Parts: sequence; structure tokens; C-alpha cells
Amino acid sequence: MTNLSRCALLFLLSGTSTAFTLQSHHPTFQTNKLQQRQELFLSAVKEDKETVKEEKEEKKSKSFDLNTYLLSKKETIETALEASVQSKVPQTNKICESMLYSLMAGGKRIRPVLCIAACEMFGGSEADAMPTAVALEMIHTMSLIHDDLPSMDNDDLRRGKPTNHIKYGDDVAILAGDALLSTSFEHVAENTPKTIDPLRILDVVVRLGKSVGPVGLAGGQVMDLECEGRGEGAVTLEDLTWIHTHKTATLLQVAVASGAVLGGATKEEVESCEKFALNIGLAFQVADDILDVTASTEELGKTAAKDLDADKTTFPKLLGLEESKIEAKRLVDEAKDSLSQYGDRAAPLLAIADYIIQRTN
Ligand code: GRG
Repeated sequence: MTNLSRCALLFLLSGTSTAFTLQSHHPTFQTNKLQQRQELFLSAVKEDKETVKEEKEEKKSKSFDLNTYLLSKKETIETALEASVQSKVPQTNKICESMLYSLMAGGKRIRPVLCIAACEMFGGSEADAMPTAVALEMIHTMSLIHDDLPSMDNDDLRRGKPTNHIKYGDDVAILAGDALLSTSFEHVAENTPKTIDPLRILDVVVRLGKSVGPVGLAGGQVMDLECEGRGEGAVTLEDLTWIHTHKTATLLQVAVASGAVLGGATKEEVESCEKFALNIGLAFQVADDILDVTASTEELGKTAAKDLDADKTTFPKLLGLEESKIEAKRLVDEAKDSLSQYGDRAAPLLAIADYIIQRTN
């Protein structure tokens, strides 16, 4: 019993004894008073129970152990990724080796984890989401390989290792990216469990396709290239938000939405997930821009201060470092609000949202 209900009980008991003493003089008045006190007591107990329930739920979601969760998911994801590209004839050894080199080079595996967590939130299983989770990581890896090419960001370090074109040459790196992209769609269509409604699988394939095209990775990257070196003040916050919504946030959005679709979510539920993911996607990029100027090359596993060198517009350049941190936190808070209706079931997604702006690489 908490203090609130203890007080209410004392109040009730004191009222009861007074009522007995005075009852002979004013019976009706005293009965009403006693009833009022009983009602007050019952409503205090009810309120008390609700507070305890809320406190328990808050504790439970706070006690959710993200590290253990990420580690266990990462293990099954890595196994599925490794199995997803296999050379079956000697002629494909080189292309498969190059694809696997980047796919298995490490990485946080955020997109696959988001997809699985969203699927599980709606009652689906890890196995239901795994082929899409693998496809998302293939698409993401393809975009990293192409982004690092000399004609794009021209980088020689990724995930702590020489970039794909440094190891295999530009020609093979381009083709490894292309092969990962096409294999991603084949993988979803062929390996998603047959227990899932084919229309839901088709929905996922459409979402994946859209996330790579003109209103996805490719469109975001072209706008980014166009804005590069435009000079101080020429790139607005609106331009920057458009670039990163398409280059970064869209794939995270598709990861969460696809997981929800595969888990059996309704249209409205998928929309709430999309809202959540778009905000964490933008927060992810704000955090990335902050890390670019605050973390070392060793911590990042890629060249630090690259955006400064390339004369790129970033959130810290437009907003300042402190304001960028505040903006990232605001985006994450807004994202978390979109999942409030799911209570404890959203614990993994909520914890990932916090991690996205607290990460160090
Ligand atoms: C070829 C059709 C086609 C499209 C590619 C190159 C390109 C177009 C887009 C670039 C997309 C890109 C590299 C965006 C940056 C996204 C980002 C923040 C990457 C870092 O993601 P993390 O931190 O990396 O999840 P890890 O290594 O942990 O997986």
C-alpha cells in the first residue's frame, strides 16, 4: 500500500468512528457522509493502482537491456548475411568475394535490427523479418561501396577496413554494389516465409525499390553532390533536410515500416512506425554530422572530419554543435511519441532511438 491509499484509509476509518458516535442524532446525514468517504477511499485506491502500474511499466522499459538485445540480434543477422551470398561456380568467386568483403566487414546492423524489432512488436517472428533484414543491409552496403568511390566521396577507409574499390578496383566495386542491390530483391521474394501474405511481401518489395530510387538513396545523393562546394550560405536547412531525409532517413523508415508490414500491422500502425522512423532517421544523420567533427578516425572506422574537408554543409555548420545536439534529442523525443500507444512492446524500438544519438561510431 502506498502513502496515498494509507492516508485515504485513515481518513475513512476516522470518519467511520465519528459516524457511529453521531449516527443516533443525524442518521441520514451521517450515512451520506460515510458513503462519500468510502467513495473517496475507493477512488484513491484506484488512482494508486494506476500510478503503481505506470511506474512498473516505466521501470520495465527503462530496465530493457539494449546491449544484450543488440548482441543477440546481431549474431543471427550476421549468420543470415553470411549465408545470403554464396559462390556456387568458380566463375562467380571474385564477385561473391567482393560482395561478402563489404557485407561482412562489420557495421552496427541498425537497419536489420529495426526491421526485426518492428516485426516482433506486432507479433511477427525474427524469421518472418530476416530476409528483409538481410536485404536492407545489402542495400545499405551497396550504398556505402558506391559512396566511397573516387567519383563520389573518394574514401579509402570504411568499417575500419580498406574500401571495396581499394581492395578490388573501381570496376569490381561498382559491380559488387550492383549485385548486392539486385540480390536484395531476389532474397526477399525467394526467402520470406510462405506463411506471410504475398501482398505483404509485394508491399515490402515496393518499399525497398522506392527507398533506392529518385525519392530515396540515389535522389538524395545527387542533391548532395549538387550542393557540394556551393559555398557558405548557399545550402539552406531545408536543402540539407531534403538530402538527409532521402539519403539516410528513408532506408531507416523502410526498415521499420517493412518490419511492421511483415508483422501484420494495420495501415494506421504502419504509418505510426513511419513517423517514428523518419524522425530517428534524421536524428541519425544529425548525430553522424556531430560525430564527424567530434570523433576520431579510429572510433569511426572511417575518415573523420571528412565533411569539413569536402566543404560539405552539415547540421553543425548550419546550427552550431550545441544546437545540433538539441535538435537530435528533439527529433528522438518526437519519434518516441509516435509509438506511445504500444506500451512495453515498443521497448526495443524506443531504446534504439536513444542509442542512435548516444552512439560513438
Ligand atoms: C547506386 C542506386 C544507387 C544508390 C546509391 C551512393 C548513394 C547512392 C547514396 C549514399 C547513401 C549514403 C552512404 C548515406 C549515408 C548513410 C549513413 C549515415 C551511413 C552510415 O551508416 P551506419 O552508421 O554505418 O549505420 P554502419 O557501418 O554501422 O553500417
